[in-house]
Amino acid sequence: MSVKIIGRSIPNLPWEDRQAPTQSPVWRYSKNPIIPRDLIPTSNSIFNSAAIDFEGAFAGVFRCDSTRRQMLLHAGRSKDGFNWEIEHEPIQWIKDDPEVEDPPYLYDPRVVWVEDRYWIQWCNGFHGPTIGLGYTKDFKEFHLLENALLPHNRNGVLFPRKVNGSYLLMSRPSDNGHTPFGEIFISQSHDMIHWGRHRWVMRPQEAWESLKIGGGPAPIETTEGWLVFHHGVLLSCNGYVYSFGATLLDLEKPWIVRKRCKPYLINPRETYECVGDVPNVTFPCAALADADTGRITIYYGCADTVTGLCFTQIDELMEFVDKNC
Ligand code: BMA
Repeated sequence: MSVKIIGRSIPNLPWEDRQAPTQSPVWRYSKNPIIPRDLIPTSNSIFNSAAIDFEGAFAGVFRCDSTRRQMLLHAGRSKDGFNWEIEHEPIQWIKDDPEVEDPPYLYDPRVVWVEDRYWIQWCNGFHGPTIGLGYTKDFKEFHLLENALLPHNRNGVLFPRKVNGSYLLMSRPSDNGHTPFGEIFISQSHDMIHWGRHRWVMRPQEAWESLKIGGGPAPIETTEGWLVFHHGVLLSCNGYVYSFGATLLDLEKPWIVRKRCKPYLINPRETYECVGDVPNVTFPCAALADADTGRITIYYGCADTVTGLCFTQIDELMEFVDKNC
């Protein structure tokens, strides 16, 4: 490997070699979707969810929209990262401060290991959407903290370590509805409570992302920079199309874009991505990266209905980015 992932070893990473040639350096799991919409008795759909390696196996926080169409977060466990058991009851948050408001809705979770615990970020109902923040150490007890930012904001994603002494949170300021705009910013904090020193990162550039962009999985540290998979939305004559692409951010100043891949990596084209509650959506919320092999496995929501997996290898991906930036 010429480009190295700086991070944990995940020897049991869920993985499947490419089964057939693909245009993109990212290929889909042949048995997608891995999580059906009705895996738990009350779920209308399970998608846009976060998984992470945990105690030699895997754990996660799942967006389960209920058959009452509530947007809820549920915890889940898996031995192999493919087959999941999801709690039937939503996460019951422990409030360290009783004044923190109970969220009326929660969606699009991300889970990131930072220092000593698993941090959870999601889009939280707080007089409009904003970035909810919580943590767990064991995927049994979940602690609810203050919202990181004011409304309106979405797609909050923490970096997995402090950079130059600050925790970093990527986000996408928005409005109260289905935001018809959106650019990515990074905010900084010393304590995960007070966020400031906001820096602008990037705006839509290519046609596939021309309406708005937003963060995806937690950034992956590599020897070349922070690898970010971001989603981008095209407004077609038939509605929104959600694809995702890759960008490399500067290691020391991640608000500086080093390389931005012009074509998307994955766009809706399989039936389970094109047909569902919201057609034509591929929406990544988690990526597992194995430092030993350079393999990366991405969890992504499909058509706001089910969850799929896709795979890439760091060298192949970087070569594609280099050729296409
Ligand atoms: C976004 C979010 C995502 C969803 C997408 C497509 O605004 O709500 O959760 O996947 O729209 O509906």
